Order: sequence, then C-alpha cells, then structure tokens
Amino acid sequence: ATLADKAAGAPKAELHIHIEGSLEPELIFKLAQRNNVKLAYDSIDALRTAYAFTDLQSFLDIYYAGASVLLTEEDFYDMTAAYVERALADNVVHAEIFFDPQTHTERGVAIETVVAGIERALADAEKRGMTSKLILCFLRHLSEDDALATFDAALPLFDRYKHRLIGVGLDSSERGHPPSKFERVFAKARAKGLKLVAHAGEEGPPSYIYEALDLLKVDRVDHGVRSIEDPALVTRLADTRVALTVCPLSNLKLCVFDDLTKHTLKSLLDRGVAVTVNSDDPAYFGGYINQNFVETIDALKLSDADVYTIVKNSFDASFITPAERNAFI
Ligand code: ES4
Ligand code: ZN
Repeated sequence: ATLADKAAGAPKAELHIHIEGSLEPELIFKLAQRNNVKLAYDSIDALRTAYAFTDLQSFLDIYYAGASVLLTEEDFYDMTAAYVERALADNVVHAEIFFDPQTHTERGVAIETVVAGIERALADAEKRGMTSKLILCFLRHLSEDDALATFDAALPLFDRYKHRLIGVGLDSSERGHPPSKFERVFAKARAKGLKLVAHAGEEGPPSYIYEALDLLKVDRVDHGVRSIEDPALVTRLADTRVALTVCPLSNLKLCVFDDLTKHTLKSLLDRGVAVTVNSDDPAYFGGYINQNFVETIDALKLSDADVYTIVKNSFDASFITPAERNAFI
C-alpha cells in the first residue's frame, strides 16, 4: 500500500474540527426547508460556487450564513451524526469537536438545545467505536463581556456533561482580536479545571501565539503555523511539547499559503514541534481528515516516519484521560 493508503487506514484522533464547519451544502438546504429559513443562495450549486475564499473573513461570512439553518435539537443531532459518519469512514477513533454557541444563542437558540443535540449524536458514536470530547469556543470578534456571559450560561452544562464538555477555545476573526482580550474568561475556565485551547498564528502574528501561551495558558494552539517566523517560539513549542492542531487544506483555501508545497508543517515537524493534521471545516475546505493527509503527504513529501509521528501526536496531544486511554488499550 502507498503511504497515503496507510495514513488513510490508520486509526487516528482529530483535534481541530468545528462542527458547524461539517455542515455540507445538501444538509444546509434540507434544514433550511425543514425550518423555513431563507438563504441568500437559491441552489446547492450556487452555494458551493460561493466557496471561493480570499482570507479567513471571506470564509467566516459564508460559514455563519450556513449555520443560520440550525434551530432545533434535531438539527444539531443531524449535523453531528453526519460528521460522525464521515469521521468513521476516515478511521477517526477519537474526535475533539469545537462548537460556537454564540452563533446560535444570538438567533434565540438555547445553548442547552445546541449541546443536547450534539451530545446525543456523540453518545451514539461511542457505541460505534468513536470516542469524543466537546470544546466550547468563544467568538473573538465579539466582546469579552459576551464571552463571560456565554461562559456563565454554560456553567450548568460543564457539570451535566462532565464526560464530554471538557474545555474552552477561541475562534473566528483573528486579526485585531488578540488572545489578551479574553484573559479574564480563560482565567475563569482554568479555575474550573477546564482544558484550554485557542486559535493563534493562523492569520495573526507570532505575538498572538505568545499571548495564547502566556496570558491564556492554553494546553494546545490551534493552527499556530505562523510560529515559524519566530525561531525562539518554535524552540519553545518543541521543548514544552505544546501541540499545534494544523489544518493544511484550510490554510490553502484561506490563502494562508498560496500552495500546499509552501506549508510550514514539515519544517515545524523537523524542528521537533508536536504537529497534528486536522480538517477544520471539512464541508468548506475540500475534504475530511484523510484528504488532508493525502494531499499533505504528496505536497510536502512526508516520510513514513513523519506520518507515524503525526498520528501518534494526535493521541498524545488529545485530552483523553489516563483512565479512558487504558479502556482503549
Ligand atoms: C475557523 Cl478556519 C477558522 N479560523 C478561525 N475561526 C474559525 N471558525 C471556524 N473555522
Ligand atoms: Zn479552526
């Protein structure tokens, strides 16, 4: 078998997937009809044609429009169940899934509805051999007060869904919204014993990665690909084994790199950084996790050892507890 086949067949953990980014155009239209939501596109093809992004913001505008069809618990269940099918097909045995509650509470959907629907699909997935965790993400283009209110509204859920809802993250428009803006809400999450992650160094500068580490005290950095611009930062990431959840096809589609051969994943790996490969928003960026592996292996001429390391990193960097890990083996 080729290395691409071996990577595709390997059991793996996915650590960077926005569940709203797994919403395929077909399901967007089905849910729009079911819920009588008006879309700015009159066909699945017209919507798909709009998936030509120039940067992060041009993607986010369409991504939030797509998420506007999600209203009921069943909608969140159906979206998550569809992701589970695609993940199982790619031999994902463990997923750590982001969701954006503010995108839904802003439209009058209760945060309980969001989590209940996602959770029901993930409980079903567990019976089929896929474990998972959920990470609540704050939208960084909104205020810290909004994030604090969201955190308070989610407090009962962190208790009720202790086994699943284990952390908080930070996503959306990076430029102009540095991690320092969210220092207080991350301190509250840390005091509660939650895991902490943040998108940093996707479009933003290395200083945003330092802020995520030093001010938010994150356990992992999402993307982090611009760390390569600061050699001292690369050394620090390698020495401390703080993992990067890299999303190659996302970076390509959002023009972070103009060609996959220019991607910094291999350089970071060679410098000892714990990089992983993930799909980010697979319905929008041209593929699920295996497609990311296949195209990255080809573009960066990854070796068998590189791929083995990346897959092993995905489990080492996961938030699976030692007790859960023993149950695995
Ligand atoms: C995202 Cl690619 C990306 N970056 C930042 N925030 C996001 N939310 C969903 N996808
Ligand atoms: Zn992301």
